[in-house]
This record gives sequence, C-alpha cells and structure tokens, in this order.
Amino acid sequence: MVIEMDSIVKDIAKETSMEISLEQRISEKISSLYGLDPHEANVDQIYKATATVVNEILRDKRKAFNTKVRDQKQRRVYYISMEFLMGKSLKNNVNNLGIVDELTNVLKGLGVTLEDLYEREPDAALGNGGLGRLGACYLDGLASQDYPAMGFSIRYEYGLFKQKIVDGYQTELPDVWLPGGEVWLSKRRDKACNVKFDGYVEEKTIDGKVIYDYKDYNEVEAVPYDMMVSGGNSDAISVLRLWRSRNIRKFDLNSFTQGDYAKATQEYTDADLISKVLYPSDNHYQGKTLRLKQQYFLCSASVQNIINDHIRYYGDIRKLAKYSVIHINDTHPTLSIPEIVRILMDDHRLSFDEAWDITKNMVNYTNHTVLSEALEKWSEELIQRKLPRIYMIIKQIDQRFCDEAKCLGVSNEELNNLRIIHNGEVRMANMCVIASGKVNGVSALHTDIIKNNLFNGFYKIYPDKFVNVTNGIAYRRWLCQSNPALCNYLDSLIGPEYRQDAKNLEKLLAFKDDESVLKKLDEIKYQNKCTFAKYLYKKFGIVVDPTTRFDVQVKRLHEYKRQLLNVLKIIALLTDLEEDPYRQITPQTYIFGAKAASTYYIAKDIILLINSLATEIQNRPEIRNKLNVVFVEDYNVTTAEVLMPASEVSEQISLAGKEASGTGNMKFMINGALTFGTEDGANVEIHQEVGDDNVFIFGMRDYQVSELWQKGYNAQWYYDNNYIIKRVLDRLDRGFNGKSFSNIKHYLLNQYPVADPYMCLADFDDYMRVYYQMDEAYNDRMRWNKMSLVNIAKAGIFSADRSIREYADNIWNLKKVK
Ligand code: 26V
Repeated sequence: MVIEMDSIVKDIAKETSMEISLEQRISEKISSLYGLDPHEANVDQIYKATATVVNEILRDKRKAFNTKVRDQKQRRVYYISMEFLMGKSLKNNVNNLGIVDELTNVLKGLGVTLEDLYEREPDAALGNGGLGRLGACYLDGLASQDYPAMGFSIRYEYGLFKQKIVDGYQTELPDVWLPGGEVWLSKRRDKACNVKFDGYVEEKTIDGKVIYDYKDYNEVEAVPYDMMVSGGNSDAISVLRLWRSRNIRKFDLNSFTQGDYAKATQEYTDADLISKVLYPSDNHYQGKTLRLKQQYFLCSASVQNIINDHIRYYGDIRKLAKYSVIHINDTHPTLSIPEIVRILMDDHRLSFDEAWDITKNMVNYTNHTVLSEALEKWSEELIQRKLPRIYMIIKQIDQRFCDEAKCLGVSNEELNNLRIIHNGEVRMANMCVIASGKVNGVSALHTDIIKNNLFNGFYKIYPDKFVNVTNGIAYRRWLCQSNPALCNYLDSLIGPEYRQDAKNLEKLLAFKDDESVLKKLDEIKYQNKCTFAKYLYKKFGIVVDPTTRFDVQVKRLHEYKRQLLNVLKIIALLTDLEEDPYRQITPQTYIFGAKAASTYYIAKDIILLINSLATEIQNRPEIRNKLNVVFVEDYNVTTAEVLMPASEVSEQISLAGKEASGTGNMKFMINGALTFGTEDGANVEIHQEVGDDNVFIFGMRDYQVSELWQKGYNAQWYYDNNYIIKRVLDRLDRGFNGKSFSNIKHYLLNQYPVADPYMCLADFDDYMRVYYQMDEAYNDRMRWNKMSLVNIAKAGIFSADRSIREYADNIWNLKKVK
C-alpha cells in the first residue's frame, strides 16, 4: 500500500513537473544554484541554469526510453572509443527537443539571446579528428532512429590542446573544458568499479577446476559520468558514459610523516593521470605505457559495466551476447576482447571455450586507417608486466587461432603474419579481426584495400567477416543547425521531410535548371560567407573579403592529407602574379585550419609555411586582393560549423589509397561546396553520386600510386622537367615573411631531412590542370550554382542515419525500439 501511494505521488509530481514552464524551471534553477533572482544572473549563470534544466529533461527522457528497452528485452549496442569529439551540446539539444522558440522567449525576458548562451559553452573536444567526430555523429544517428545504444570513453580532464599561433609557429595550450562543460555530465557513483594493473597470477586447481588467482595488483577506481545525447525528433537518448580514474589506496601516512611527500602522493598522481589528458596524436602509434593503461582502463570499466548490467536485468550470463553487442572503434579498445573472456572465466566460472564463444558473438571492429605507422603493436613484455592475466588470455586466444588456421590449411609462413603474438609484439588489429563477427572499412575503396591488402590473409580464410559501411555525418547538426538560411529556403522549396530523412534532399534536383533558385542559392552562400568573415574578424582580427572565392582545406595536419600540395598550387599562382602584377585571376581566399600533433615536426613546419605565406600576402595588398591566404587558429567543431556553410571549394587531396574515408568532404558537400579532390576514401562515392560534371577529380588512382611507388618515385625528375614545379620549389628557397623554406624544398625532392612518401610532385601537374577547369566553372555562375545544387541534393546518402542502419542490420543485429 505504501509503495502504491508512493508511486502515485511520484506520478503526480512527474505530471506537474512536465507542466511547469521552462521559464519557471530556469528561474528556480538560477535561484537554487546561485541564490539569485533571474534578473540578477549573469550570462554564465543563465547558461549553466538553462543547460542544467535541458539536461534534466533529457535525463527524464532517457529513463523512459531505458524502461522501454528493458521491457522489450532489446539488444543494445555499446560503442567503445578512446575518442568522442562532441563539440557543444546546448544548441543540438535545444533543437532536438523542439524548444528553440520557447527558450528564445524566456531568455528575451532575461535580456540575453540563445546565441549568447551558445557562446558560453566550451567544446567538448575529447577527440583528435575524424575518428572521434564519427563517434559523436553515430551517437546522434543511434538516438535519432530509436536504437538502444551507449558510448563508452574516458572523461579526459583536458581535451585536445588549444592551438595558439605565435610568430607563425604552432604552440599548444591545455584545453580546460570542464568548468563550463560539466553541466552536461551526471556522476554515477553507483556504477563505479575498480580496474587492476601489475602484480602476478597464481594458477591453482580446486576440485579439478583451474583457478586464476590475481595477486599483488594495483587498483584504480573508475567513476562514470554520463552525458545525454539527443536525436532529431525521437524519444531515444544515447548515453555517453565517460570514465574518470581515481585513486583508491589510502593515503600513505607513513611516508608523509617521514617527510617523503612525493612518495605519499605518488599513488594518487599515478591513478589520476590515467584520465588526465587525451593523446593529441592521430595516425601515429607510440608504445607509451600511459596510453596502454588508458586503453585497459576504458575497456575493463566498460566491460565490467556491460556485464554487471546484463546480470542485473537478464540474469543468465550465457545470454550475454543475446542482449549486448560491443563495437570496437579502431584498435584502441581491443583489450575489451580478453577482458570479456577474463570476466566470464574468472568471475563467472565459464570455461575458455564457452567464454570465447560468447565473446566472438558480441564484438565487431571498424578499421579507420591503413597507414602502417598507426597500427598498434604493443610490446609483449609490457602487456605481460602491466596486465598479467590479460596476457595469459591473449596467449590462449592466439593459440586457439593458430590451431584453427592450421586446420584451414594456412601455411606456417602466412600464420606468422596473421597470429596475434609475433616477434615479441602483440598486434591489436589481428586480435580484433580474429575475435570479431564483422570487420568493416569506412568507405568502399577503403574496404577493398583492407580486403585485398591490409587484411588479405584474413580475408582469404574469413571472406564473410568483411563488410563496408561508408561513413556518414549527423546532418541535422551539420546542415539544419549550422546553415539555417539554406534550410529555411529548402523548407520552402521541397518541404521539411528532408530533416527526417536526408534522401528527400533529392527533391531539390527538380530545381536544377531554375535560375531563380540558383540565384537564391548563390545569395545564401554569400550571406554565409559574410557571417564567416565576421566570425573571423571578431575572433581573430583577420579580414577576409566575402566577394572572393572561399577555397578551404580544414583537417588534421598530416603529410598524407597533403596540405603541402595545396600550398604548392598557391605558390604557383603567387609566382604568376609576381611575374605579372596585372595578370587577371579570380579573386580567391584560401582558408586553412589544422592542428599538428605536438611532436610531429614536419607537420609543424608546414603550419609555419602556411602562416608565413599568409602573413607575407597579407602585407602585400596588390597580391592580397586577388590571392589571399588565412590560417584559422585552433580549428575545432565550432569553427567548422560556421565555416562549412560558407565554403565553396572543398579541398580533399590526400594521396589516393591513404584517406580511409574523410567526413569533412561530406559536410562541405551537403552545404553546397564542390569537391576538388583525388579518387580517395569517400570522395570516390561522392564522385559516383554527383557524376563527372559536378566534381573536380585529379591525380593518380590508388593502383597507380602503388605502381609508381614500386617503380620508384623520382621527385628530382619532376623538378628537372617541369618548369612550374622548379619555379615553385625555388620560390621556397627565397621564402616568405623573412623565412626561407629550403628545408621543405629538400623534403619534396627526397633529400633531407626525410623523403616525401606522399609524392606531392607526382600529382602537381594534374592538380593545376583541374584547378583551371574548376576556375572556369566558377566563373560561369549559373553552372557553378547548378553544380552546387546537385551536390546538396545528392548528399543524403552520407547521413549518419544511413550508416547506422547499415551497422544495425548488417553488423549489430539491432532493432529499433518501438
Ligand atoms: C591512432 C592513434 C595512435 C596512438 C595515439 C592516438 C591515436 C589516435 C588515433 C589513431 C587512429 C586515427 C585513425 C583515424 O582518425 N582515422 C580517420 O577516421 C575517420 C573516420 O572513419 C576517417 O574519415 C578518416 O579518413 C580517417 O583518417
């Protein structure tokens, strides 16, 4: 009876809380958080109060959704990733909850705007680039389509560094995001668990069963913080669970009283360090102990959480794979595999065979890069020392694979390439492929490359494991929220259905010959360019002319992405103008944004080159008016959201075969920019979608790249035989803004300090050829706008909703919650 009354009271309270207006809730929040009358609160206080109220609404929705998932006994996907590049939350949530107008009114009464609040929020930059942003887009796609999902990662205290350019050089500052970002995090002490490192394992036999007794280990506590991720027009909420590491050892009073303060606090700092900072690198693997600890910390805490929840709600451990599926985002969370086996064997007393069977039925893996320097191979000795029990299990998995492979007729030589442990190293990608039900690449070309190259040995024995899921983007964020002018216009032309299903963007094709529509698209682009120009000026004091063409390359700085090739093209145009100042060229602005990993010296030199070139040009008005270059400092998700709608040319110029997919290319496309790129990653599919007439493709194809590499790339030959290349490279000697860049000339000519493995000079000529075609198309305004329209119309396929449906159907076997 008491319980019944209690639940009735709760229901009434819930109903009334729904009826409490947003205005009242925000006022009450300001009062309870700060003891202030709403009108006395400053913008920061209003931001925090509003975000807290929005977060509470999301938490209520999550609770209701969770109940449905459990009532319907639905399988759930757990997306484990070392990175989630979430950006800001308020705008996305306010849009998804459909409370923009109501909130705008409430805020008006308080003398602030929604934009004021958006500006207060720091970006949650818990990722480096594409891989982390993809994770964020997928949590959105999962929620938008009512799939039961949870993401797991680390609650880094410092996200990706803030970039500050000083005299043209990149410097790095810590990214302190939590003071403004933690309003979105709810601590879940009830879900905390411990993670063990070091020590040793004793094998005992009790009642004929082998028991593994883990001794003398060090323990770290993992405390979760939940972030709610809403979707467009849906009842579902994805949760991103971020683990924070905490010391659980008692304070070492003994050392302290003896004056050894460093020792007394040692344990504390060691444990704390695990979730301190995101590794600011991508595509370069280094076998650092702290990184391994981060990975195991994430995997162990997440797998414990998944299994504990399973037992709590479904009871039977043998049904674990029926209700849970784990996705391993690149190899970083590979240790989830032996961790599942460990818990099933050591805590639930299953045999290795039983545990291995369940594990294979619940993990899948996405590969995100084929670059050899990015493939993780940990030293066997390090894993054995830090994770002794996990090491034993990896050896057992390896042995099991060898036995199976021999039965399948794999030769000893081939086996050496495929097995997990070899030559003192533990190869994480091999473990992933061996354990996973499905392995996928992230674009059609990339999947072909992993089948025929990177994982060919595995493909031969397990052909059905390999599938493609081309990446996709959360287009409601990247189009609907970032480009309201375009979307309002689209609403009036084709109706709002595209906001629900991006394929409806194709309706726009009906207007491809309608001059008034094309003109309007041009006007919208111009307005967005003005908005970006204002943003640049306000934030960095940089002036750009919105009447010039905006030609943009924004992405992590890496040799394979070939920002340098773009710079060579700009220098070619510059030398033309220096030779003939009256030469007519289309006024154009090159916009770069890129962060380099802090120890990636060549990448940092390229940033210096871009900045020096930009400064030199900005100091020469006669050049600047025709050919401008700007480097946008600290490129991040928020800058991208302003820049994509303003872009006209999207530079996607990686060496073919190296960019797994790219997702920036899709964000540009859906905002009407035209791709100027190589046949690489998802560019190939963009090309296919829009056709030859609506894209600018140049350069070697991936097989031509391999042929040239095999034959031997002779950079000097291009220098000796191509007058423009010679002139451009010699111009580097003279340098820019008082700095010579002979080092980069040497780099390009395969001399010093290292070779150019990405063969910029081999693609230069074709790049210039297609540049002039692009330029001609740009100057035919109606033709250009038509091309732009086709790109918007055909971008629907690159929605994360589509990618997620493919994952759900072909990989996870996941159903939508009704
Ligand atoms: C590797 C490492 C090595 C150790 C230090 C930290 C770290 C972080 C990340 C990575 C691998 C990065 C791989 C990656 O970001 N790949 C990108 O994934 C995108 C999403 O699939 C795709 O669009 C890009 O083409 C691909 O480069």
